[in-house]
Amino acid sequence: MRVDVVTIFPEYLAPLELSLLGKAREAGLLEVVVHDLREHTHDRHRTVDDSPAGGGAGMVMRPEPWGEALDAVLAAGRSTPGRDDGAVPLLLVPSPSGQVFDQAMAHRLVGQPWLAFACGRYEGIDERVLEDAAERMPVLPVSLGDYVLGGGEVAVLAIVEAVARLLPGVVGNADSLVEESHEGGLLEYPVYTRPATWRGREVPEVLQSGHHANIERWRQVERLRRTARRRPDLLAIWLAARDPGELPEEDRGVLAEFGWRAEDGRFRQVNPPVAD
Ligand code: JAH
Repeated sequence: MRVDVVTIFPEYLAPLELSLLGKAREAGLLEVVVHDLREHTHDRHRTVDDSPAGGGAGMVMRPEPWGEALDAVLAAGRSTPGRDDGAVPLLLVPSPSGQVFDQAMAHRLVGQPWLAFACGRYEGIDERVLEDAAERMPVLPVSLGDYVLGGGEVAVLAIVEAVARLLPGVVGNADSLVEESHEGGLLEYPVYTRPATWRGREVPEVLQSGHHANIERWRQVERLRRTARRRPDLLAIWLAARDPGELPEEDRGVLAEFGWRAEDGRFRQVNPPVAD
């Protein structure tokens, strides 16, 4: 997979060369090229921003440097060995107004041979840049959640790490990919390691029992409890896809503690907990 990033802070993307991602790059699974947007300015002050048309707070990124920079990304990527002349990247644009990035999107992105990222700063990028780019390549505005960062760079770090670790051969143990949070629709169970007692706190006895069926039961109950407490939104989605009859009695008991009752073949929350 090739990844191009356009930014006014190339140093911010230095972590893409480290640790987990370093391994993917060394193995030839991932090639990251960072481009400095200011290389595509032509004035003495290398200006990338200007006042918003129509007035208002802050500054907007000028279209001309972006047009040139994205043209250069297309040209550079097409000349990489093994890629045909008509190839285009999927252009991801981190923005608080984008589609929310999640694990399912990470799995879709890992199937792409070429991703490009346009990192905005200030109030964002002149909208015509995205319209113009969309005539040549697919464009996807993407958000990490409902908060505002100083720019798209941190979102790129998060997205590239989430996608790169799904490349075959990056994470050593394939099981650790299947079993993790968000892959099964519930949060993950709590984990422990040695020593069995630490500061007076015991590793739960069932985990020391070696009884694999009991351990699996305990873990499923803990997934349900955690999800009910921390992510009731995810639990509601998970339960909507299930018939109460298919869940063990123990699980239905835990759900009942959080107000979820089985009622004519489906779950309804009758008594949402006030607090805990
Ligand atoms: C802020 C350009 N949802 C995470 C996220 C992504 C991007 C930005 N903010 C938050 C952002 C300013 C300018 C992008």
